[in-house]
Amino acid sequence: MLWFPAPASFTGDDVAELHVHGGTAVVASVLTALAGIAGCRTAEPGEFTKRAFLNGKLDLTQAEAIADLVAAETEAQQRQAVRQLDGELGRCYESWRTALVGALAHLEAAIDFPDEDLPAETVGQVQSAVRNLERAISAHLDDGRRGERLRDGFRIAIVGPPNVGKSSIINVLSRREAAIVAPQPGTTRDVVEVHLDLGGYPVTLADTAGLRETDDLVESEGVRRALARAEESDLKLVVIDAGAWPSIGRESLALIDENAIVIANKIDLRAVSEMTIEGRPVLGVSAKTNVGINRLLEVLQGEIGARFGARDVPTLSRLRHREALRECRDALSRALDGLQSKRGLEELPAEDLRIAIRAIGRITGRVNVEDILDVVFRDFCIGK
Ligand SMILES: Nc1nc2c(ncn2[C@@H]2O[C@H](COP(=O)(O)OP(=O)(O)O)[C@@H](O)[C@H]2O)c(=O)[nH]1
Ligand SMILES: [Mg+2]
Repeated sequence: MLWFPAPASFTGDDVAELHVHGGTAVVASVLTALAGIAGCRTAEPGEFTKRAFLNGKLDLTQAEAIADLVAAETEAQQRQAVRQLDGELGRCYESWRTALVGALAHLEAAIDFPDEDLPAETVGQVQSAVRNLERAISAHLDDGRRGERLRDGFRIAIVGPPNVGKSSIINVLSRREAAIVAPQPGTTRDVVEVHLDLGGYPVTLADTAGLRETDDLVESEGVRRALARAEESDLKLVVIDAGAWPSIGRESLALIDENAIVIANKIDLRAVSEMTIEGRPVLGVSAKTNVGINRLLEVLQGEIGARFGARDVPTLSRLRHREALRECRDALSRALDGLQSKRGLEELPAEDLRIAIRAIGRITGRVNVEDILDVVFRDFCIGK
């Protein structure tokens, strides 16, 4: 048994840890014995981390990072969680909050002592501090959702005409028979997903129905889903048939944009070199002989790395943070408008600053937080 006296334990409470043999029966009888002690009960999900938060050992972003670390499947997800657990994100938001509290204090001084000889530039200083913060928060929000995508996985859709080998490609990339491959066009109808670790980044790869006009009700629903999936993906692999080069279906052509990688499959049947579409290179591959597949993997990893790659500023990792930051930024914009237009009426911008401070404080937990605690801790497992 290990005894961790308060306040130096993980939770900040007195903690005793029993290390017992792992057999199910042994654990069960120890738990039964413990349950017989008055006041003893099993922990709720996330309760250890919640206590650590309530005892001031962690801020909320760090608590969330523990949940992320437990759930991390790839190295890049793990790195992001560890950085956040280290308090990087929390410190960034805290520094913004502190700057806002300072600006509010100056503004309140100007309101409370209108007759005193406060330096004339006070309101001007508040204005520029608020403007700088509004810019920093906007830049932080405008990050292409990279941190959230790293938590959720990068989404890639494989799309193109029927029978070009889309299902064969998902099988080659995932090294298993995830999707049915058949010579009949229109075989794939549902969206088939596989989860991959590509160079440390989590990726959800989706195979889709071939794009074509069809009277078949089920297949046309498949085509609708394929287009929807292409639309919501971070990256599209547009597959065409090397044998049909340079003709590409109208539907596929419409999907080629800056988020598309175009590949010509079946180059074992017809070797084509130096293909480009609208100035974009076309990768020749063969799902049958594996020619070009390693090159395709390299290109994919390059694309994903460029979008996720390491940055100096910690990344926003949750919708909860994004919403609070949006609220904060909007309140700051209102405060700026108010400070510009209504001289002598500083009460309104001051209230907007208070709203902004509360919004950003909710992220780290520096406010009345009871209501948001449940949201943060409910996804935890017991024992964390
Ligand atoms: N020769 C050759 N045939 C292929 C290649 N990739 C797929 N096929 C064949 O093309 C047909 C259609 O493949 P499938 O993956 O089902 O295409 P999808 O309809 O786009 O999903 C099947 O008979 C495959 O065996 C390739 O690289 N070379
Ligand atoms: Mg298919």
